[in-house]
Amino acid sequence: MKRIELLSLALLMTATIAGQNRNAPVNYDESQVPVFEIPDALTCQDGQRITTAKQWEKKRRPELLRMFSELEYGVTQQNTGIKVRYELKSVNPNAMGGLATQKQVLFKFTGKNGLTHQALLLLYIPNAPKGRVPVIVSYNFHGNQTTTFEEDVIYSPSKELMKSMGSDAWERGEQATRWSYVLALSRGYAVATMNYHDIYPDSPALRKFGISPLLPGYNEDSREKDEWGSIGIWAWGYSRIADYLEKEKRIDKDCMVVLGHSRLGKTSLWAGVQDKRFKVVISNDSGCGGAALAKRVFGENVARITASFPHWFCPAFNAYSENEAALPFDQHELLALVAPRHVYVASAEDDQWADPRGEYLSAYYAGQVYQLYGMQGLASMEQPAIHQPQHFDVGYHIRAGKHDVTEYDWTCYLDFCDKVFRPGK
Ligand code: GTR
Repeated sequence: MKRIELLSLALLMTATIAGQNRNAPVNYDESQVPVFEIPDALTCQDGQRITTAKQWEKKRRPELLRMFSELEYGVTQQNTGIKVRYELKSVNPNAMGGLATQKQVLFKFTGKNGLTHQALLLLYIPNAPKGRVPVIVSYNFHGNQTTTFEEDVIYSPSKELMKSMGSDAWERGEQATRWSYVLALSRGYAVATMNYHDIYPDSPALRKFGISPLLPGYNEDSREKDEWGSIGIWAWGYSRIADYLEKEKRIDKDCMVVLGHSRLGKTSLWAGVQDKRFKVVISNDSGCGGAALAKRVFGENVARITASFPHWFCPAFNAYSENEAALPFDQHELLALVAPRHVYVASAEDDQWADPRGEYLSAYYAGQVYQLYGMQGLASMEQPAIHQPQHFDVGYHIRAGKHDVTEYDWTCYLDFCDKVFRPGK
């Protein structure tokens, strides 16, 4: 072999071993999707076939949960020893033109090692109806202050750190189009948001500025193969928000929804799978590592995602870079882990990077497990047309336009939640 060939072979092997290839090809051609068998959610690793919800819960669900933990997102630390205190920073009973009561609550975390950290929650509760209301819990990308133009919304604590790293669009209201507060509030839903960087600033170099250093066994320089990544820690943060909301008088703790867009859609799925307090779990354009089937290798793939975002998953996930065929599961089984609670997947037509078809098929195949509960999954393998929401016990829609969260998406989610929480109304 010529020297140059040897060299490129060596480079190729390094890329495969490292499991992260920034230059891995990206396929957008349906005819190039590899032939693969969809892993059967109802067949255990030892070959046992699951036929009842009881068997699913006892054997297959824990088995799959373990696989997703050990091979993709990392194992959620159970005894973090982290204490949380809540400091009410402000209450405005007349927010959103009188539509809502706004609360801002500082979460003060203290680790067993004495280290502390803070995160800021913004909560809007509708003033009508009186009494307890459902709540939509959703992280924002650039700070609470970007979700609305309301002047009294405090800047999220991560703003300075992230701006110093070159992150932009942190000004008041800059992401307001993604937050249909008025719509949700007027339909009787509370909305709670926090900046995800407050929990884990989204860069491998910034791990030491989030919750991580408070965790037992934290090692600044390395991670165990199955150690949770930022998606796992953000999901943990969602559960801490749920802890707070359970104590909030006006919140109906049996009607909590977790909603996330893109990387935060991956996160909402992983949070919703693990934390059964979330009764509706919504993935907006979550794509690779979220709702989309990995084995289709369409749009973003494991090589690309683990190269660009090595901190999102556990290191073991790198083994599937350019090797999705070897995955012992696929993402429809993640969605299925939400059953018998409700899962909703949404796609955008122009968001081919997230593989809308793969997102749909994943939601479709999850239906198998819903059937064990006598519930109804998506009716057809055919992806519905644009703006034809499918609201069974599993929900799906695809809308026109780009990778984003729009008022149309919110409208569909609220319609679906109404069906779940207020049947017959
Ligand atoms: C992209 C990433 C996607 C998606 C997106 C987002 O760069 O490749 O997986 O998560 O970011 O979060 O907006």
